[in-house]
Amino acid sequence: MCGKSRVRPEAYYGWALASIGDANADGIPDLLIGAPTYNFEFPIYPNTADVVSGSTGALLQHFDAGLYPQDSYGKAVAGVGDVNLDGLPDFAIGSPYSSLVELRAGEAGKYC
Ligand SMILES: [Ca+2]
Ligand SMILES: [Ca+2]
Repeated sequence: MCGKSRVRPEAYYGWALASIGDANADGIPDLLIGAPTYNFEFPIYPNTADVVSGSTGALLQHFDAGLYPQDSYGKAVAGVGDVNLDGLPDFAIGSPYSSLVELRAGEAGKYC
């Protein structure tokens, strides 16, 4: 999924930010942005994390995840380098209320 990054104040978009390296090979470091929405009564927005271009702000990769709407997926994010040695930066996304950390590999062809 590619396009303009989304801004949803109710989603706590930007609660966590991390530089993950140059995901789309344009020479500019890119960002991983967490949106760990949690509203225990009305979980309207899913917990998400986005990879966005550091040069244009365009959405490069999007993750809807979390086992439960209340697990705060994206409350903690980090670049972890190129763990699988494929030349693309990899990253971690935490879900503190599920006690999980998801390791995501950057994927060729996913980026704009
Ligand atoms: Ca880049
Ligand atoms: Ca990699």
